[in-house]
Amino acid sequence: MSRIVVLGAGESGAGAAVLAKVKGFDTFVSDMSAIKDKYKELLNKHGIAWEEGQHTEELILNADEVVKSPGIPNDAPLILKLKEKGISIISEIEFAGRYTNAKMICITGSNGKTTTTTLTGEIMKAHFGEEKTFVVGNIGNPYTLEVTKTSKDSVTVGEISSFQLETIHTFHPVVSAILNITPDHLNRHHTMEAYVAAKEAVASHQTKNDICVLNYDNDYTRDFAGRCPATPVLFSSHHELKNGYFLRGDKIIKSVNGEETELMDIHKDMNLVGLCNVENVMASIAIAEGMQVPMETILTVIRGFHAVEHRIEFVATKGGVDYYNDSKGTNPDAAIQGIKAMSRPTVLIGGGYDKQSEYDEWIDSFDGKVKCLVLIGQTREKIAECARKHGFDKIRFADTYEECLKLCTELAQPGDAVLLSPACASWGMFPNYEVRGQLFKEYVRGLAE
Ligand code: UMA
Repeated sequence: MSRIVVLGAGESGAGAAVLAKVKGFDTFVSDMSAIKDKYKELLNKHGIAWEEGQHTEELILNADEVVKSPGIPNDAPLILKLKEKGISIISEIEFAGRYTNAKMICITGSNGKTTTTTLTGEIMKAHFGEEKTFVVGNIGNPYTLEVTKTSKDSVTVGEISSFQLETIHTFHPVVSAILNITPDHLNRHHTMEAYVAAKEAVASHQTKNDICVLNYDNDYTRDFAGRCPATPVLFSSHHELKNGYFLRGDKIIKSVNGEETELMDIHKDMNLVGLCNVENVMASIAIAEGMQVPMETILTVIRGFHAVEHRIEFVATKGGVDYYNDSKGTNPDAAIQGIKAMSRPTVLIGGGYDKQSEYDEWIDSFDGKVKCLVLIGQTREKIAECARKHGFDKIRFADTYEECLKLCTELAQPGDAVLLSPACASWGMFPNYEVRGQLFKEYVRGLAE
């Protein structure tokens, strides 16, 4: 019996371990920190051996294969040792992909993944059926926990990060999408080239019989269209395309060799705000058509679809002020979409964990709309310095989240908006962006009308 060692017992590691055990492998899980109780229970329930608080090399270096959690960098000392010994290292999605013959859709990109994955999932459910559709991956549902329920008639819609794509060897979606590539996670990938390569890997095992949906407006993804192993399908919110999906005025148009069909009106047929969401919708249409879903079904789902939680999500109007939760704006590019979607003077909450991002373009995108930038977290000085360099000095600091939220309410006047779109990860102050967004919403809902 071959031995699988799963490194990291978070959400995806626990899922991978259960799948390994179910498939009959000698399975061992090692986590360098304390394993959460819920995952311990899951491992114990399946009789899976585990350790926590350390990675014991003797128990790991005897593996036939290692499933590495996405949070563990490729250049971690233990990973380098495994590589030196020639032990195969795979990601959780690679492992999952071996045990399904479902049609796989795989959506990656720096921003827009969650909205596009959720919307695409809804379209697939409408066409293929709820019970045959599995929405998995970074959205918070590990692939490995779902594959055993899939059959050849199933469709999986995966939101996949660059961390997962770094260690795929055979993973083969029928439709992939790279929504955009902008600098993110550079503390992990070190160079933009490595980050781009990880994203492009999504198509590395596709053939011309498969489809890769790409953003024409993004330099990296447009360039990739020319050398993509799959058949590229393009979308654009800035350019009219001879072949692909594009925005003209308020209309989304599909063009095949210049023959155009008007598909929908972005104001009448969409409940989502912001150009980023027009792009997400176009990507979902392209993916769904790639899966042979009739346009009528696609448009019906889009018309009924509302914003994903934490993504430019309208929370409430309190005291004449509109509050928006864009906690998923965890990097400058995502936060640019957040501020762009605002049409009122805005009190903006920024700052958090330092992913070594640059904030210049974000500050430039304020476009006179930000009446005050309230900064929190590790990056607050760095952002303030960058803002001042760009001539923006309406800045306040808050030491705690509570102080920050109160300050925003004081600063905002009727007719203004308060937007939580921090351009940084939440780590350091919160366990994740969801908690940061939830606390924001709870605070807003507690405010007097
Ligand atoms: N660990 C080790 N050794 C190490 C480093 C970490 O044992 O050297 C352990 C940690 O102690 C911890 C576990 O590994 O117990 C954590 O694993 P993980 O960080 O890989 O996270 P998971 O809980 O498995 O969640 C992962 C994704 N996390 C990351 O990619 C960092 C989740 O995406 C995803 O929802 C989940 O799998 C299910 O597929 C979250 C995320 O933050 C939302 N993603 C990043 C993003 O969206 O920007 C990429």
